[in-house]
Amino acid sequence: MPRTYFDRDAPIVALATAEGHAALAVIRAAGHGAIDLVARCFSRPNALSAAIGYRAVHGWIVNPRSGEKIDEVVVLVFRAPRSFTGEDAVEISCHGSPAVAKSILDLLLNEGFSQALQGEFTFRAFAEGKTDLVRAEAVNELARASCEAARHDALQRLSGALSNRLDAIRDLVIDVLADINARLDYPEDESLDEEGRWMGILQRARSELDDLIQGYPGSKLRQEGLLVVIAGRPNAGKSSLFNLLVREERAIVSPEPGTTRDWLESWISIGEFAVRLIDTAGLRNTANTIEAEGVRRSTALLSRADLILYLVDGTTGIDAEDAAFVTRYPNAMLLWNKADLPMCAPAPSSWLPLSAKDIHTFGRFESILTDSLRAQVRGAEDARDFEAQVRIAGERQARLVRQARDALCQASEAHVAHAGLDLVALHVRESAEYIGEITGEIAPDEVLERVFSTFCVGK
Ligand SMILES: Nc1nc2c(ncn2[C@@H]2O[C@H](COP(=O)(O)OP(=O)(O)O)[C@@H](O)[C@H]2O)c(=O)[nH]1
Ligand SMILES: [Mg+2]
Repeated sequence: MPRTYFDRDAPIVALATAEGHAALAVIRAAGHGAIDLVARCFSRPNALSAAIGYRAVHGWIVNPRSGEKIDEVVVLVFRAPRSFTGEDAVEISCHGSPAVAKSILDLLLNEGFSQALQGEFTFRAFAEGKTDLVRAEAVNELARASCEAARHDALQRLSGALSNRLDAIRDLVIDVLADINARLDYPEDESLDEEGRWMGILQRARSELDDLIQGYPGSKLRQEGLLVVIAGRPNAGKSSLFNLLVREERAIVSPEPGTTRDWLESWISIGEFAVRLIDTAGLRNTANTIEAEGVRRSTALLSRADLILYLVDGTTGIDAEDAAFVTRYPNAMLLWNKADLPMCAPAPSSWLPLSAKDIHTFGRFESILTDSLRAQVRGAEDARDFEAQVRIAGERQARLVRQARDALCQASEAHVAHAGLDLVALHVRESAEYIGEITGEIAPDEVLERVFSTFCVGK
């Protein structure tokens, strides 16, 4: 039978660094007996077995059966409970080639370790009570963060800001639940005032949950990045702008209209955000079937874009097609390109003059672009509050926060409809359980398996 997360007796091992060549690779092992098992494959077994926690021990990984040396390494020792998983653990820093890492891993698997499942180290930390589920997920978010905004938010969750906020909301709900249950047990203590007070507290919890729900779209953009699409008529300078933003010559730039027949894309950083930047084909009506397909795909991307950069060649100006585009996509950022050329007309108001050939106008454009991405991400939120805000992450958290909020709405509807205090209590309890599931206070095994199986191996 394959191992599961709940087989926690086995010591586990995995490569913690990316596959491929690097200066170093790190192999991580944890679990009961992990230090002694590694010591059996180490040139200085006694030094390792006797090492206190947080000690680094230098030596060689050696095959105990053949005596063959495999690599020169440094082994960092962690003693339970003062380790990431709460168990005895080691991290072996070896030379960073796939050949070295694989030989060491194979040896350790042969000597009694089990291959760790995805996220199993973090699962064990959770199971040992070292972390709650929100913070465990934040570990994975940090490992995957692709931009500064994602790093910032994940770190905030790792440090417990979201867990504390959720615990505080859950406390409000549970206090009310306890009071309602006491009333159900001793109905003679009835006082209508009390019910009003309970509903007031639940309303407060609900508006806290609403805040978290409202922040979610922005949180998702900060974590997953934004889709930015460059559009405009052929020859407006789209590919030139794309190359400038990507900082390399990817797109073919040509004075021949209709050169970019499909779309090109690249992930780049703009300010603190990850951006999927797309250079579209020109949007003209065309009889050429390949180009027409490019236009169709471009239009589909435009409808999903978080921000559209619309370019016009300032030496030819706005035509009916441009005007139609601007009407159809009123939030597009309007760029008056080729401002370096003497025959370029002055930019009309609401158009930003730009030269895709001149790095000086480009700096100003980049900072305006960053600001408009920030505005897009925070939506209606106040700019100052937004940075410090605690955000939820991922569909799992978002779904549970919505369910917790909806259960509180149902509780208040039951109260208004005089449906009976026991029905109110039922919904209040549901809400508390949903919140408990977010932090993992209450989390069925299959929920945990689903969460941790999205992690990397070695995490
Ligand atoms: N002088 C000048 N030429 C530009 C500028 N942007 C693009 N071009 C030129 O305009 C032509 C079309 O540019 P390209 O980026 O291929 O346009 P696209 O069809 O919109 O992708 C090329 O010859 C570019 O070198 C600009 O800001 N200034
Ligand atoms: Mg082009």
